[in-house]
Amino acid sequence: MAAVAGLLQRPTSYAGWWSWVTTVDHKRIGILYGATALIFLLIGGAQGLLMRLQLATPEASVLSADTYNQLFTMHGTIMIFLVIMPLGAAFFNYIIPLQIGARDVAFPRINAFSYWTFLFGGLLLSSSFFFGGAPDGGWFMYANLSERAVGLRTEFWVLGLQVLGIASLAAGFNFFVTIVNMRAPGMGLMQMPLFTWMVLVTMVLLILAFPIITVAVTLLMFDRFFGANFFVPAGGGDPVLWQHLFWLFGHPEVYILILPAMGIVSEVLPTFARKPLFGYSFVVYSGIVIGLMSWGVWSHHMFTVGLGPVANAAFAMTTMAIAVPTGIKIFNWIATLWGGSIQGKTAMLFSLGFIAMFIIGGLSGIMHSAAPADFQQQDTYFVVAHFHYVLFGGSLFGIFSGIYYWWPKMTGRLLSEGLGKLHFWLFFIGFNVTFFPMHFLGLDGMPRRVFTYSADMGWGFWNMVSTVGAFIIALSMLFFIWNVFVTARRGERATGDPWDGRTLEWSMSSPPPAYNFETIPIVEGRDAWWIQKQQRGATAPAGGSNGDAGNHAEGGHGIHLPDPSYFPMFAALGLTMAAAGLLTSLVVSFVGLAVMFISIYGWALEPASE
Ligand code: HAS
Ligand code: CU
Repeated sequence: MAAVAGLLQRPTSYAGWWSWVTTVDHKRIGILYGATALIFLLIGGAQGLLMRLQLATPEASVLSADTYNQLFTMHGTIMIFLVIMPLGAAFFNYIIPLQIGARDVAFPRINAFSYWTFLFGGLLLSSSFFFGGAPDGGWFMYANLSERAVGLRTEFWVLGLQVLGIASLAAGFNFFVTIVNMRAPGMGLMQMPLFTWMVLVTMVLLILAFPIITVAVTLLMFDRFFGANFFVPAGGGDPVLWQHLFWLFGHPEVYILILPAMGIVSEVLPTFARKPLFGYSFVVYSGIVIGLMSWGVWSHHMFTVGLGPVANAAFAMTTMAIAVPTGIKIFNWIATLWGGSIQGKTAMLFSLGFIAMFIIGGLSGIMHSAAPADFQQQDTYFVVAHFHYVLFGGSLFGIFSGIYYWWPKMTGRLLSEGLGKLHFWLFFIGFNVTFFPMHFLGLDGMPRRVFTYSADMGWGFWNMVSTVGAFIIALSMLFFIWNVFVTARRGERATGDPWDGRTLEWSMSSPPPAYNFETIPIVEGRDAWWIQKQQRGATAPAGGSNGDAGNHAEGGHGIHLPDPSYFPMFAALGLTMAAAGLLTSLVVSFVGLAVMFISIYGWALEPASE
């Protein structure tokens, strides 16, 4: 008892790196998400470069077929689950409480738990490279491949996704509750900033979609660990069932990946066009409609499975219809630019790049949606071109726009505009040189997921072009990294409001103090901070006053903040150990479960510092 009591008698503030492990401050958690995801971006990018080296010339032997399979599977899984989703999480963690005038999220410890679960789940998944090979069935892990995999490849994927799913669900509930309940007085739903709105829709999709993949992966787990036959035809199972479950999750998932980026773009465009967002309510409602419609289109990934003409026609129509709400957004963004006095900051360039690239990707999506056309396109590089235009040209451009936009808020330093523009243009050119030729290759019949091709197919030229493009993207990323390191030391200090921003995060110092708001603001309408500035002459405090944000349980002014705690991290560690034990020894699982339960009890019983 004494030991347990001793464990619970922990100090209410920590220093150094331990303060990051125990932090429950949404701002620090946002930074952790962002930093981790950027590292995974470099890993996923390196995998992409390796694949491009192999494909640059016909019959190359840079990689074996087996390694190639592992690389494209992990590249896709990492980019989706460990890069784009957590980069979105970095922003919604850091920015949303600030945008809605709250001091933290609804459940700060669950927030820390989400991050650590994401990190450990990601490490579990990636560690497969060192234990007999990474998963190799593609990011959608079709049953005929997953059921046949050698070693523990499928198992790593199954358990990694289970753990990551828990992280996503925890974040989903947390931010849903935060946005619904914790807005400052005066901020009705229709006064909410667009980024917050799109994240709210995303959270609903997360909450509803992740249980589906969890079920699918659990069934696959039964097949793999206990000899069940859910997806094995020889045992009476049905591989197509996997496809339905996967895509019923997978299609909403692609909107989970794009909606936060659409939210970012909807913040950046009006700020740098110096006028309010055109058609605010249309942009909000179309986001909601995209969320709703995303549930009715999943079988467009299965046109060639043989579901029959009725199902194919129905899903073709629902899929085409989704161009309407998306188009509404595009037209409103363009109308926002119309007549604005446009400032070509790097953040703005990335948002403009987003619009242009996403239109191309969206239109090739509409081409797939015609089922007969998709019979030709399915499983070719045309599809690879499509999803890179929406995910890279869309989501990632949007995220980089957000990085350049909110960097000064998060770090107190401005990124260099010169290096930023160099990054943007090389990124933009490299992206198009890499992925546009894939349209030609796909229409010419080059299948995706082949590790090589023979010279007489005539695919060598565009593949070489594409590989050159990939290295241009890599070069552009070096300028970004350089920018980050150079400006960290010598960068211009950011004021609280470097862009003359519209939303409440710009009303405080950069970076904001641990407690965010001294007094909770009163919101008088959309673009709340513009209103305060224009009608009341308000100004933001200048400098980064509070570099050690999050260290102290007590902010200034007697504001009580949630205490830091190591229990969320240990709960996440125990959970991941429980999963990893299924691959090694059940002893590890039991230890993991014990760690998890003790941590949950510790967490629940931990006395507050007041
Ligand atoms: Fe997609 C495959 C259809 C949006 C991601 N998509 C994928 C895959 C990924 C992905 C990752 O119908 C591959 C999965 C795998 O590994 O196999 N997608 C669409 C459609 C849209 C769409 C219709 N996708 C996204 C977004 C993604 C994403 C967003 C992530 C961020 N996608 C498909 C289909 C497949 C597919 C098939 C399966 C292909 C196959 O064979 O495997 C829409 O949301 C796009 C709407 C946006 C626009 C552009 C702006 C709208 C304007 C309005 C006017 C346009 C109109 C259309 C009225 C349309 C400007 C007129 C039509 C003309 C052609 C002129
Ligand atoms: Cu889809």
